[in-house]
Amino acid sequence: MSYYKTALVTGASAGFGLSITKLLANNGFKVIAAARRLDKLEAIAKECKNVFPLQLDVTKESDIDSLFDKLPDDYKNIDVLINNAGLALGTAKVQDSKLEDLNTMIATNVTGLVAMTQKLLPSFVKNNCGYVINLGSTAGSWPYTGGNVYGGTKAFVEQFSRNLRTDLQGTAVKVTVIKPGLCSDTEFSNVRYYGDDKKAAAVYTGTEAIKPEDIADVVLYLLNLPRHVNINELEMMPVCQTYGGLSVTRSLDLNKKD
Ligand code: NDP
Ligand code: 8X3
Repeated sequence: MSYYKTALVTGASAGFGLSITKLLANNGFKVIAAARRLDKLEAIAKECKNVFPLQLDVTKESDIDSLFDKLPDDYKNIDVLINNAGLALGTAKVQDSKLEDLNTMIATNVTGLVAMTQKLLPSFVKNNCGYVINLGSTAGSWPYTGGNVYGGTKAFVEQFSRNLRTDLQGTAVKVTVIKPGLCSDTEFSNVRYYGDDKKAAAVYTGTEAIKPEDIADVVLYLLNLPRHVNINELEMMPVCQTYGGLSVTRSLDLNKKD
């Protein structure tokens, strides 16, 4: 049984967050399942004991401000924050992207994650007990065309997680950034391709990608580690994925104009 008791999972209505919520609830945790789509969260709460559905948009300061007002007393003593809510919008080059999409990624993956962390850390530090698990991505370490702002947000998550460890020096509060590569069976690519499900499905054709259950298993593993052990970073890829190397344009014409 984990030392920790009550987890708040952002982005719990789909993908990793949904699997993490179910696995933690089935392993004795109380779980606050947070996301924008309340109907999905209520369905999970119906299926699993010890899940409280919380409608919360991480980009809305007022939702984060009023978080504790909406929780029943027995869910207020949160000691685990899983900062999982996040998204990519498009794979266009930055010069061809919509600024609104780029800003939404930053607002969700960066500003929202920081605001959630800042909201919960004071009680973690006060109680000298807490665990922040952030969802980064291989996209934060390994560049690819079209990854631009999404990869930038995940690089932020990675370095923010490392810096949090230094802010928390002298406390028992833990921080881990999980950096997965290709993961199927989530809504990630459906969202990224604006609801084009065919395009989304093609991302995983002929692959055996990481599944949300694999991520949930890793989260549970982390929460069950001895209190004196902190895994700082955990990068994971499916076996079928590896690094692509650097690219070179041969005979590049530096004077060519479109
Ligand atoms: P999904 O699209 O399946 O799930 C994303 C979740 O985030 C949904 O529950 C969505 O719920 C929620 N969400 C989105 N925006 C907000 C918001 N503003 N406020 C609150 N909740 C929000 O994606 P995944 O499960 O695949 O991804 C989860 C995390 O893992 C993300 O941070 C992603 O970047 C990262 N990741 C994903 C990988 C992949 O290949 N799938 C690989 C590496 C990292 P709702 O719409 O109801 O709000
Ligand atoms: C999601 C993984 O490679 O699609 O974070 O950016 S990738």
